[in-house]
Amino acid sequence: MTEMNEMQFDGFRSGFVALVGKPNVGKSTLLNAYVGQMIAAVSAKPQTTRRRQLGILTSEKAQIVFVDTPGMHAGEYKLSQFINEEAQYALMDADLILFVVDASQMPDKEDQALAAEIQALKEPGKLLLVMNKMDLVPAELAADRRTQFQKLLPFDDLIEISAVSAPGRDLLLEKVSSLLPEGPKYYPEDQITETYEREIAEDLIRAAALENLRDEVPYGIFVRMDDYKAREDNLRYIHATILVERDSHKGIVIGKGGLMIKKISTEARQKIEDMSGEKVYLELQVKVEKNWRNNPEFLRRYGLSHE
Ligand SMILES: Nc1nc2c(ncn2[C@@H]2O[C@H](COP(=O)(O)OP(=O)(O)OP(=O)(O)O)[C@@H](O)[C@H]2O)c(=O)[nH]1
Ligand SMILES: [Mg+2]
Repeated sequence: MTEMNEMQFDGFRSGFVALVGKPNVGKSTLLNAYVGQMIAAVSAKPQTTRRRQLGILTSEKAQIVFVDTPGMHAGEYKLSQFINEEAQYALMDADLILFVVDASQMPDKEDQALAAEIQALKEPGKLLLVMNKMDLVPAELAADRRTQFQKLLPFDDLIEISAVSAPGRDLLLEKVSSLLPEGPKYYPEDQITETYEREIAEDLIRAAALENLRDEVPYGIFVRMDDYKAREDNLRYIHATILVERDSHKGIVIGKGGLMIKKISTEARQKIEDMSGEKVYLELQVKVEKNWRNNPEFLRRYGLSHE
């Protein structure tokens, strides 16, 4: 960028900040905390996020466009390929990368592989290692943990935070702002994301299923929104179909006497109401879509393929 161009922004900083890392390290939790709203589904299980999602934070001095990504992981499915590509595209487009790790566990081979991959893409100063979940690390272990994680990225900055508490988040925000280049306001200042409410609702339903189901079942779930419409004042009618990969999974999702689907539905409705600020009437049904995670046509139709 030329000096002339830089001057035109008058000290305003902006840029795209990718949140990348293994599944379940707290990337979406961090995104939600920054925008102050539940725009990205969160669950206690890995692979909650399946697509890139923006969280836009605008102040007088800067516009930070966080890009939440799905946790990168080794997977055999065609869906896994899409998920990993989503993260890689975000990496390539980013002005700054936040490599988020779960500090409550020791770094493992996956962290090492990711660190190498990310480092190869970016020059120093464009990459920050974020040690999240520090609230779960006993004080006497903190120093050693830092040393262990520091080995992943020797030349770069490291910051310790907890996505669920404000002081660390504020510190990280300051750091991020200072590392961004001068630039324009890419989005209107009142916009916090590009994702439609109905897409967020789909993810919230899937997250409720992830929280409640065990083993392989929840990972083979796809939520299809059939109806998402306003009805009367402040009431939204939602009809969605939970697609599962096998006949035997259908019964598990429905549960004995329909108890499981009821539980998923109640939790999802609550989260969608919190997100949308509306009363929600949610109807769920369960259907089998055999082996959809490896079905190129299905994945293309629902935007889960780059091909
Ligand atoms: N104690 C604690 N829990 C956290 C923190 N950050 C996230 N969590 C929890 O960790 C779990 C995973 O959080 P997510 O935000 O869904 O993780 P993610 O990195 O987006 O995961 P994927 O979308 O699967 O890649 C949830 O149960 C969160 O509540 C933290 O700083 N401290
Ligand atoms: Mg996520």
